[in-house]
Amino acid sequence: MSGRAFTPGPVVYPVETDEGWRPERRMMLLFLIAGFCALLIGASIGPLQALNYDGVNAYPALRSIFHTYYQGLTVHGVLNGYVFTFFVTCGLLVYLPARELGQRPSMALWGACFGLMAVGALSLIYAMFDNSSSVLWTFYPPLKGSPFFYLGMTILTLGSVQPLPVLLKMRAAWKRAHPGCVTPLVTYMSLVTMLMWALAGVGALSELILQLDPWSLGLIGTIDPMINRTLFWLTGHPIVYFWLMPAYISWYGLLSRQAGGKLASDPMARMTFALLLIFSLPVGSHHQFSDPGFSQIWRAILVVLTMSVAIPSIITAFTLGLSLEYAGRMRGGSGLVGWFRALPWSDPSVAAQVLGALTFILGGATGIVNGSWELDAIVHNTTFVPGHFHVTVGSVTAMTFMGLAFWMIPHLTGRKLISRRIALFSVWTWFVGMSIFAIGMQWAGLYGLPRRAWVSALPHDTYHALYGVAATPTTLIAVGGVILWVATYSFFLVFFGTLLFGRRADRPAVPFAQALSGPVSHETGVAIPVATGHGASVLANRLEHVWALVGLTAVATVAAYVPILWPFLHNVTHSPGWVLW
Ligand code: HAS
Ligand code: CU
Repeated sequence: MSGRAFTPGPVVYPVETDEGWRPERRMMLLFLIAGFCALLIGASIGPLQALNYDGVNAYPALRSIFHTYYQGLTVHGVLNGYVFTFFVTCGLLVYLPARELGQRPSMALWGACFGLMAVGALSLIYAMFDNSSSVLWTFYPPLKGSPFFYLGMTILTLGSVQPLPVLLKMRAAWKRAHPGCVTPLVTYMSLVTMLMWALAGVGALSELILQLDPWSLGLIGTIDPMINRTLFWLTGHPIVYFWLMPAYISWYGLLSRQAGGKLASDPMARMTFALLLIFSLPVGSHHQFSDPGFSQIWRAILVVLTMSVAIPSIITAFTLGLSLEYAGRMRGGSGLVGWFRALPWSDPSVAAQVLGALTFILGGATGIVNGSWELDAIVHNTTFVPGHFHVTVGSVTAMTFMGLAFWMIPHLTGRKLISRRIALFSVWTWFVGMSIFAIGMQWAGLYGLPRRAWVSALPHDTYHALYGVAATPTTLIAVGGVILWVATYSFFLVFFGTLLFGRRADRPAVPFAQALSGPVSHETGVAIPVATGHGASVLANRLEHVWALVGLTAVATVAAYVPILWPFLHNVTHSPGWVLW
């Protein structure tokens, strides 16, 4: 350690000087509030599930709201996994590019996106709360929910792809004004994310429109569970990247600037997104390693493909790590860990994102366990899997979105956070609670504790005879859940408190990062970026051909899915619907 003093305090963001973005700011705020309201309900239910695993059955006391554990779990998964993430993402992936490019988005299309998603979400909420549709977030048939559930899901999903035409239009206008230039980074990453999601949506949308919607309306009598599961996972795997990529957009596009440094490599960020586009789609059936009916060879190929989809995240770990190290050293940190301590930890937006990234080391490692066929046979359908996804979507995505809210609410409303301390407290408790919870879930999974099981409803002796052996991890699960309750409500205290009572202050500008290596990025803190075709790296120029990437992805997906779907299509089963709740 050199003993040099750290630069204290958070990095000061430049002040927003362009006051001409009022309609866009209001629309973005609407998306943010809708998304976080869903999280408020969804996250409030989570600890009930944590207590369930420790043998505490809170559901009889809540009978006026939830009839079963499965109803609560469905609300939790759907609101957190679909409604929260879709609203925040569909706001963000239009607003940030619009500000980066200095282009007005089509408010009609963006508004239609919000309207469709709101109708879809309300329909889902109705279907879940009237206890007609406890089909969990995967809505696997032959479990049969009400038409409001499936139609709501269809409309929500259709709404969530609407940012794509908005982005394409803005990018085309920018390209006309800047011939020969590569697309500025945040816009590039947003566009690739939406292209990935539009392709991925084909699976669930065809499942919903061709099968589940008409089936729930009584237009067709029976359903094939295997075909539907396969179509679900064609979307259900890439959706995890639709949760991850917006967080990566913030990490690559903003975080290094917020941390006081620069992005280590702009072309590596582009490469990450291109690889996530290509690899995300073909691997969906790694969720079906334990399903019957498709060949061993394909399972082995899926293992290899799944390991490939981890590569862009490993690139991200190094690029982000280097960017943060650069920021820490710029702030006076030195030595092996000094740079890490020198990061602006007093900025809740930075703390949330860096802590989210740290938990992803565990989330990524457990993903690789799941992706290894033999190991997945041990952990599949145990609490290990929800343990894995709470240190991915429950931390990386949720914490990055919380971090975004901490600078975005002041930016959008011109109100200062009511309390930086409570904001910091909420992200640290979320980090600690989620880590304890996830470690407990993964550990208990190794004892065979089943996921999605109302174990607390078992007679006391039976519960202890079966799961007493996992007493330590199930206690961790419950403790983590209770800490997460504290984290949730302290976060929402700051969120709603700032919206309603925050003091008026200057708006911070969007903290766009600048790349270390020259002109291929946007200018720090200025809405209109500088990107040149001449200075751009060969890689950035090559990756500009997004339609070629889309073509490659489509071919790879067809090649992966034809051999898996073929046997199912030739052995169709006709199952009636089941209502088990
Ligand atoms: Fe997964 C199941 C495989 C990533 C979400 N996953 C799930 C389910 C969900 C989910 C929701 O192959 C359950 C679905 C259900 O209900 O059944 N997953 C993977 C693999 C990855 C992966 C290989 N998953 C995610 C992400 C998710 C997510 C991301 C949400 C956002 N997953 C599976 C498989 C299953 C599965 C199987 C099925 C299991 C079964 O049996 O049902 C990879 O993408 C992971 C790669 C990630 C890394 C980590 C990189 C680390 C980074 C942080 C660096 C930190 C820094 C901070 C720089 C290799 C980027 C500073 C650090 C310092 C040290 C200073
Ligand atoms: Cu997956």
